[in-house]
Amino acid sequence: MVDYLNESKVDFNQRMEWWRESRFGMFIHWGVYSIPAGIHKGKKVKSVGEWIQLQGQIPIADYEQYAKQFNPTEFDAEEWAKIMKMAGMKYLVITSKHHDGFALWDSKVSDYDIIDFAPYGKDILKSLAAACKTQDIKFGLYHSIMDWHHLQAQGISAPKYDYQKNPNPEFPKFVENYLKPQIKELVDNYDPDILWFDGEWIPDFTHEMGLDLYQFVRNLKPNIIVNNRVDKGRKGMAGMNRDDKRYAGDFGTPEQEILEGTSTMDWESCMTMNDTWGFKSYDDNWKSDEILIYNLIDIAAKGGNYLLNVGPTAEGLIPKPSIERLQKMGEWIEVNGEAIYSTQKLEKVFKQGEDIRFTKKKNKPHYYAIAFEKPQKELILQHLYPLEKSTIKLLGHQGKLDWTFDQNKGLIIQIPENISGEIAWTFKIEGKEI
Ligand code: FHN
Repeated sequence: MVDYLNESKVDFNQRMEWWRESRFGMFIHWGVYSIPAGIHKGKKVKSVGEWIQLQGQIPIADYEQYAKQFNPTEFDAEEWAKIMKMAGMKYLVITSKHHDGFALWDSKVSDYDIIDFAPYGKDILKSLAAACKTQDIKFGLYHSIMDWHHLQAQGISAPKYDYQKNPNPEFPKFVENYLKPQIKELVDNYDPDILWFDGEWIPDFTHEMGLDLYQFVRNLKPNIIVNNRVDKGRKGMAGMNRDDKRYAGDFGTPEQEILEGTSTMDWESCMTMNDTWGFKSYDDNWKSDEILIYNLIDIAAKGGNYLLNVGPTAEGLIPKPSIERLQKMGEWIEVNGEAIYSTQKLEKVFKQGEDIRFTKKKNKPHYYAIAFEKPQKELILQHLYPLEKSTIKLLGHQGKLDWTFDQNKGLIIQIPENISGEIAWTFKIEGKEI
């Protein structure tokens, strides 16, 4: 068996190439929890939507009643893929199975899935994988290691699902006879580009199991990309690896946060648009499109990816406020996308003050300075030195901009009057870093 845990840097870089270039992906948390949508027995349950089974202490048999109603007749895989495309997203990661254990595909090792247990009767992953292929969007699957439904896993302590105090001696059997066979089905049937594990923090799941699971997945599909939650390396919610030993996984997963600076490890910030991952009917705390675009730029400048979540409704619709924001992001990317895709962080700095971020095109002397404030008259950049006769442009604006270089002040770019654009203005400079 190939030792994927000791892959060469060259092979690793090659495998990660498309992912690094993509920068922006859609996360989808969708499942049975979209039916209660944050309310159980008439009461609002205090938690993110997808944790309602645990936080509401719902017995398995009662939660199964929700599963029996899962019938998302409005679901349209092609429409979802078009929304991703419109937003400028290059890949998708969808919950094949969240902590509640319900599978969105036709699993042969379980009946607790969309075909055998719910009235809908159509394989959601199958249609989404096909729609993503049509739109040239890479396809990723989120999969929870923790499982509140399976009695050899955390289902044993239902309805408290107390995975901390109640380890399950049967868990190794669950890993071998259920978790791994389900993963094999997913890889064999849907050919995912990414496997995105979660729920790895339960004491039942060990570092050794993590190393083995990573090897298992890479063996099934050698060029697949796997997040660090396949193992026990995650340093709290911060999501980057602890450095006490070597952990399996190809990238770090900061959750609901952006790294303060850059990292030598690949990373992806996963974030919600409101305060929940799975749909909650009463969560209206939406982030503005300015913030979402700011996050995308800030993350790109620091060398990371942005995995932005939507939580579709029980009917199968992506909430309208999410679509509106994605549209705004797509409009901004349409003009400025070249400063985001296939770019790298700079070697020395990622920002100038609080209002300017930098990125650089891979293998080209093309630098981008992205300003969050609309520049007036002139923009002074201290970290870039233009090539002789360098062309400097404002993306979305016709023609070249005048500039001079001053040894003390730096690169001074003249800003024409009445420049268009909103939220952030991107300057493209042929030059080098100083
Ligand atoms: O418990 C989950 C949560 O529901 C959600 O799926 C997020 C997404 O990264 N991950 C877990 C917590 O780390």
